[in-house]
Amino acid sequence: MSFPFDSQKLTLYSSKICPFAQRVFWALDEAGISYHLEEIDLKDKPTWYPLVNPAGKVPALRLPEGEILVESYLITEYIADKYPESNLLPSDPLEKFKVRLFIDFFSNNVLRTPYQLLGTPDSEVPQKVAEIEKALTAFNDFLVKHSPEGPYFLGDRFSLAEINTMTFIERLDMAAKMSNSLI
Ligand SMILES: N[C@@H](CCC(=O)N[C@@H](CS)C(=O)NCC(=O)O)C(=O)O
Repeated sequence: MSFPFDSQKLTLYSSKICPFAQRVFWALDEAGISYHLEEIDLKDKPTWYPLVNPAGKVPALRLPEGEILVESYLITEYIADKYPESNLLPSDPLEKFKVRLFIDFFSNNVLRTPYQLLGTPDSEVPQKVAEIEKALTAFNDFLVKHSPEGPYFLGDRFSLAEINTMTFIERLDMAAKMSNSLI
């Protein structure tokens, strides 16, 4: 069995609804890289998809040479490294460390919070809301400490910090609206 790809450029296997995949869309767009897109229907994945990513998840990025990259955050790091003119990561090691720490903090503490409200029985909503508030307060404290100025994490400089967090922050609002117990 084979699978579709473009031998001349990057091929992105993705799903428009996936916040992890949106990280990679965004990084490629910011870097101004043209790519071939294969939209994957997550409810009815093509039989060939395990050849691309045995874990069955999107996103995956195939390089023209044939290597296939997985894990959204790591793919965005690859794009930043491969296309340094995109300025998606600072070159200064300490600044770079801070961006990575921010993403790590976010991934461990905030990333999953939008989903905690979906399908939660009414009786458990107050407990979930308390947990989410705690996570968001810790996130806010982190931002106040490490990035008091804004508007971006690195002040006036857009970077992987936004790309790897915003697609999930947007979903918090959506999750609150979908959770009928909250509105
Ligand atoms: N850690 C992965 C997570 C990717 C992920 O969970 N993707 C979901 C869609 S948002 C997926 O492909 N789910 C399909 C499945 O698990 O079968 C990443 O950062 O790329």
